[in-house]
Amino acid sequence: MFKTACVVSVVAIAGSAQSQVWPQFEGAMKHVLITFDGTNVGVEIDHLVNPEPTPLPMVNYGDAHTSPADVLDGMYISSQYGFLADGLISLPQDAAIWVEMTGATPGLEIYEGGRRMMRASHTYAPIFGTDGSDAAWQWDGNMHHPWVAAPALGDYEAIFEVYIGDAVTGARLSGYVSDEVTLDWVAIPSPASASLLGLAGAAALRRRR
Ligand SMILES: [Cu+2]
Repeated sequence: MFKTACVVSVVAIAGSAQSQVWPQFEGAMKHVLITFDGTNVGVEIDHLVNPEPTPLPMVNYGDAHTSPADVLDGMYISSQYGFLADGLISLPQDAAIWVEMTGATPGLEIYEGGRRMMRASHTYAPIFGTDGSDAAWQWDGNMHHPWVAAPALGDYEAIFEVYIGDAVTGARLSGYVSDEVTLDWVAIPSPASASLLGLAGAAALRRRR
């Protein structure tokens, strides 16, 4: 165990990009489409571009992730759901679109992501109440796939309200109508073959160095 840790730190000092372990993702993006017509916010899960039925799978790949992604270590994870603007959104002055998690299965954790291909530059900051963070999170209008994590096998869901709020405080602004969406996941056992391949790969890497 100690030996493995030494190897990892030496590789990190060398600064090799190959030594970085970012959270894995598989499965096509499943977008949570957001609209705003000037009064009404709309939010719905895309079933046209990606007809994959929900709940979406969460898998524990057993990876020791590069910080700050190590908040996902030991967890069943998914980044398939992503908030995405469905058409042009024109916001009132000093207003922003906020997403608030109003309920979730106990144990569910969510961390800030972004575009999945940009995972090396995500903040992995806790959001939606995770680790004492605010329940509401300001969406910047760009595609955003948060990292959702669960501690154990089983079914998980989270309810989100999407609303127009003050761009600074997040306070709800009157005159606008919010909408709600429920996202669901199921944490499943990881394929044994994938784990074995991963272990074999790590062993080969250690031998080479
Ligand atoms: Cu996406």
